[in-house]
Amino acid sequence: MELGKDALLEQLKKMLLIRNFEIRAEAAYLQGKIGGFFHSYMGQEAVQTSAVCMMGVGQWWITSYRCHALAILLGATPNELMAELFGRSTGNAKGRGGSMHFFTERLLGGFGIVGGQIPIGTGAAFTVKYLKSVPELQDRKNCDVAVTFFGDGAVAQGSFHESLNLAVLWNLPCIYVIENNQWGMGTHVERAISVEPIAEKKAPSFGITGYTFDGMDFFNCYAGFKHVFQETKKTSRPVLVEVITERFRGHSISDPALYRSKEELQTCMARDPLVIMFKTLESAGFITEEHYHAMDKEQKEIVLAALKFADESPWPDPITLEEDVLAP
Ligand SMILES: Cc1ncc(C[n+]2csc(CCOP(=O)(O)OP(=O)(O)O)c2C)c(N)n1
Repeated sequence: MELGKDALLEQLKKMLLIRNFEIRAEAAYLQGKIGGFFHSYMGQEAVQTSAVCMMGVGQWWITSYRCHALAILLGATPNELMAELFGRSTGNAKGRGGSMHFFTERLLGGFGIVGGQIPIGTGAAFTVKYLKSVPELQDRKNCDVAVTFFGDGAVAQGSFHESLNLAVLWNLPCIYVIENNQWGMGTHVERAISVEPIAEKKAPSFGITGYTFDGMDFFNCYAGFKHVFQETKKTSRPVLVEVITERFRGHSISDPALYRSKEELQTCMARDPLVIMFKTLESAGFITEEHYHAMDKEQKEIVLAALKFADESPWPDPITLEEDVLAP
């Protein structure tokens, strides 16, 4: 509540924008307007919204292919993101990346290889430390930490273990966030990861601290991220966070999620992060139901305009295909 009414309503608005973006983009996909991979962040909105709200857009950020929300939160416009999904030249990556490869000045991606972003986030944290330590580089734009999001499935990857080991040895300011949405494709986390709670059990083996947050609750995440942000800035040592959440959709748009019963889905959707935040703000007297619906409608309009923008945007000129390609 220390954020105050206006800032909290702003965060709720961002979560509504993300939700509306995912709903409309999904519909456009089903109409054949979007092709390729598509992984919805629906259900997980409170996690990255609270993290960006707490630590600010100026840090280094990186995530998996489930990257729509983080790009929105870091300042990419719904227009450029929708156009990217539509494969248009006005898109965030000029129509070449699609759903899994969104970027901003401080967002290093959108990454398609499970766990592949963890070494990159670790390298970004190395940059933070290096820039601070070299006197001639003091005028370079720098930040405090590198925040790396990945799924529970990525914890079993070698890249996770190598990255954490190096980050501890080199005292790097890394905030590693496991978004435990219970599933790695159709495999339940209990069948894939040997210990629980994941961060609290794994972190000590690297000599660092592990934390568990409630990923459906913006306020719990915000308080948790505040704690780890301050700790990482003070110690320049990595931390490992597990955020317990649940995705409301299948792994990707082509997954009907038959491995999860209707009752299980209903149970997790009963803890919708948007509703939890709305109810908390309502009980604080910051918002009414009417105001909430108006806010939702406003965000829907923004996304509908983005759909129109994307649909009317030109396709990339094939002559530009080899531009911006870095290959040895
Ligand atoms: C190295 C690698 N192995 C396998 C895949 C195929 N794959 C894509 S997503 C996924 C599940 C990952 O689950 P998790 O890390 O929990 O993230 P979530 O999708 O739940 O956000 C798998 C196995 C891949 N992309 N990369």
